[in-house]
Amino acid sequence: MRRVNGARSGTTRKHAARVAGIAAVAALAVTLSGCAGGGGDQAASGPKDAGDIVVGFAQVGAESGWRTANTKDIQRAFKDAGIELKFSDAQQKQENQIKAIRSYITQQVDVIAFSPVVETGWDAVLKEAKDAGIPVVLTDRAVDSEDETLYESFLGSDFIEEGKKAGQWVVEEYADQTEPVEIIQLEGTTGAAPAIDRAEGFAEVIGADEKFQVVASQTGDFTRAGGKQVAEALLKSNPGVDLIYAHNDDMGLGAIEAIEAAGMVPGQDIKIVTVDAVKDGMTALAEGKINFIVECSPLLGDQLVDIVKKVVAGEDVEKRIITEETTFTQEQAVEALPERQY
Ligand code: GYE
Repeated sequence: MRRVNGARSGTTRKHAARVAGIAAVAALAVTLSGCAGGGGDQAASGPKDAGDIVVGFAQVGAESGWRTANTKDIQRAFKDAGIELKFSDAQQKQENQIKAIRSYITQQVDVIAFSPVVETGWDAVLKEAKDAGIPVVLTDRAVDSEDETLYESFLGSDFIEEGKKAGQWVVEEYADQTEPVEIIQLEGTTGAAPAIDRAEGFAEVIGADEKFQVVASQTGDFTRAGGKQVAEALLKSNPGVDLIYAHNDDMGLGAIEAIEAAGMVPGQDIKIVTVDAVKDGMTALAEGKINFIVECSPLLGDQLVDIVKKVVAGEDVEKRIITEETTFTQEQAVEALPERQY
């Protein structure tokens, strides 16, 4: 299994060969059909203006505040750039995303961008895009594929690092406690890169000390309703729990409702650590109901536009572009909240 999590690679020999290969295929397509589809026709007709570029974007869904902010930012960025954006919402189903990608291939868009709902199972459809000469850009979430030539670039966060940051806060918070620290983990969508990696990074850091015990770990599918439902059940079966680690704010917000419904005080009786730092999460953090948030930025629009322009112009792009992010304590949330865009 090969994944490109933290790896940042510039121009490699393999990459150069791949670009040459794409150019050759595109040139062949022009010769055969006399009319080029995909992103490789600039050699024949000169560079494309932004107004002539068409991008198909297959979004995961609208499962969280993060996703809504991400969708808005991408739509805004393409509008600002004057690039046509075809947008589809897969409602968190891989089969819908595959259908959307196939339809973009049929429509011969210039670039396909998508945020893969889960990591595996993409090779066939990505191969179809490649054979059609349409470059693919991954945003936000990674795919798990042996074949890195199936996409141009992967733009998004380092989710393992996010999990580690959450773990580091937990380690410091309980530094003086010798008793076991019981933790419930609310996982993101099963099989999704951020769910896998946020669990991995967290486990690695807390695993160094036996007192940290993840007593239960279940998926809440990155939704508020899912987080609430799972937290309700897990709080009943684990009455001694000290902390909930939720893979996103929305599930943490659901857990707050479950904790309050059980007659306890979130942030005090049970501490909460989440990832994202969207406005609702930051508000709960500022109010003391969440204890710590690791930021994950949904504002990927401008960088995606930049990658699309370069890919269409046949320029080299970095294979892995990692988003810069911070963390927030309760005090920092109070300060940052008024300026928070999303
Ligand atoms: O953290 C979560 C969303 O893929 C980074 O997906 C994204 C995650 C984000 O549903 O809120």
